[in-house]
Amino acid sequence: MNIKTIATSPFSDQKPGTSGLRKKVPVFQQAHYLENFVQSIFDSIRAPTGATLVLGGDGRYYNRQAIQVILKMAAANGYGKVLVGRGGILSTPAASCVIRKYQTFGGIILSASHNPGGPTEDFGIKFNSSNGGPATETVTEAIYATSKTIKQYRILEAADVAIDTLGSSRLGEMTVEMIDPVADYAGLMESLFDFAAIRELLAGGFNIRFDAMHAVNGPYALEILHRRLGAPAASIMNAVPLEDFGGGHPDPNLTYAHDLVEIMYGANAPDFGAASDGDGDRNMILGKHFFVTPSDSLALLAANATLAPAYKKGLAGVARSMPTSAAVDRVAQALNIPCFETPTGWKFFGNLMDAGKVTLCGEESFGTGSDHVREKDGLWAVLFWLNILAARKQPVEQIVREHWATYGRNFYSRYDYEGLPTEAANGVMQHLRDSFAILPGKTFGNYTVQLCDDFSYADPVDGSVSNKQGVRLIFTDGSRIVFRLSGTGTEGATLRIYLEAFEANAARHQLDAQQALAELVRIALEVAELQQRTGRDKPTVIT
Ligand code: VG1
Ligand code: CO
Repeated sequence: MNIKTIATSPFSDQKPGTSGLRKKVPVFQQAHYLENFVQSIFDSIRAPTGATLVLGGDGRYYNRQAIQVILKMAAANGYGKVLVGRGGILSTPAASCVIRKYQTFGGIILSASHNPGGPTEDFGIKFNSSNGGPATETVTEAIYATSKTIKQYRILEAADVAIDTLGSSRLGEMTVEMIDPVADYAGLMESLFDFAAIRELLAGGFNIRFDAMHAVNGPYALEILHRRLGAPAASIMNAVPLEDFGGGHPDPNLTYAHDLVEIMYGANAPDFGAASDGDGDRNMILGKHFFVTPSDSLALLAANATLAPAYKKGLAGVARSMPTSAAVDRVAQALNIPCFETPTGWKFFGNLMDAGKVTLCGEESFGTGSDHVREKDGLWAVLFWLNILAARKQPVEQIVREHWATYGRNFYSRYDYEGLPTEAANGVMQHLRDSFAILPGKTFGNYTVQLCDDFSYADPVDGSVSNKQGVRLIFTDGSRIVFRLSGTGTEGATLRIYLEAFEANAARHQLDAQQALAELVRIALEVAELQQRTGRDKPTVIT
């Protein structure tokens, strides 16, 4: 066995963002770049000798090469065993499931999620802890600090491991076990939901369409929706994972999942449509000619949770990220359970779930999940919806409209301005912060500013504080505008503007969200001086 210690010098740009380190593939292909980051993870987490890790990714370009490097480095760093999804594949929620089920020390997930893949597109890597969730900020900060001073890394000199067949092999002193990437996850899903009722629904002429977007969830959807639940194979579209996702953005929203959207808004549309993202943790839910806003989806799952076997005893509490609409807060109030507001990114939900404070959580960015794993979970959300649809036997649209009639409607939309020059985007944020002193009390049309601040979060479990998590403008009627810079992009800056207005009056619930929010949009652009500062008059994506 030949363990090599390679001298290296730090890269200055290895700071993990909202969800791990994401860079263009050519950046990762630089000599020592991936190795430096992996060694920084190992040096920061200090696993005991012989510990077990989980390893897998969303199958994008560079996944297979990175798997080999990480395996050889794990072997050289004293790990005893690595569980690898066959072919190097594990969806993000499946990786979380495997880490928890086999009680491993943690796992490394290779993904840039919804970002495009390919030789000149994005790649990413993140560490998940033994609870199955993304490393907390304390850990990611430690990894970053290590990456800035790293001098050497350890790697085993060995032939590549065969990753396409199940079973165990040795790599130096370490065992590499290739596992079925789908089986554990599918079993977990079957334990949570009423598969018999869903099977009956699907057998009774209820048509569904699931768009895997040529991303990791294709094989998961085929196993669960087709083989176990009986949906026709043809109801799963773009089911074959591709290294470049077929050239698209594997991002399940109305812009990028256009194939599915056309079908769901076309003639003879299916009853239910859904899509998931590159690494399978996001979901988009559609009914016949009807789009369910992610924030509403979270609220609706909370309100109907007891219809699913896993949640029949009720929820301990719920959590949402700050920019996510307060629709779920209303449900929590009605259920008399706590509702937590966290910064953007799943890493903030882990402590709350570990402490038993919340059962369901979600984000406006098409992410919903529960304490069954410690990641958001795309197929889980789809199955939860199917379970509710099987129990309520009503169309998607009717269920949502009844929800609004009961709780009121939180009109919601997000405007993304992608690829802005970083300086201009920072300028917008600074300008907003500089306006904090003069905005409160100011009236814009029908809206008066009550308060504005930069969101800061104190974790109620470990007391850690995260500052500067987004600029909020809150109006006297509870409407909100939030401004944030994305922490997942790899090119320039992406500014996100989140808009929310509450409407109790059922007569106005049929309004289109863009109509209902038009005035707030104008205020947002004016207050931010967006056009003057960035030259943009239109967002890249509206969700
Ligand atoms: C985005 C979303 C955030 C989500 C994150 C990771 O982050 O807004 O809600 O948790 O992506 O999702 P940002 O910093 O770009 O706004 V995924 O599916 O990339 O793991
Ligand atoms: Co994702």
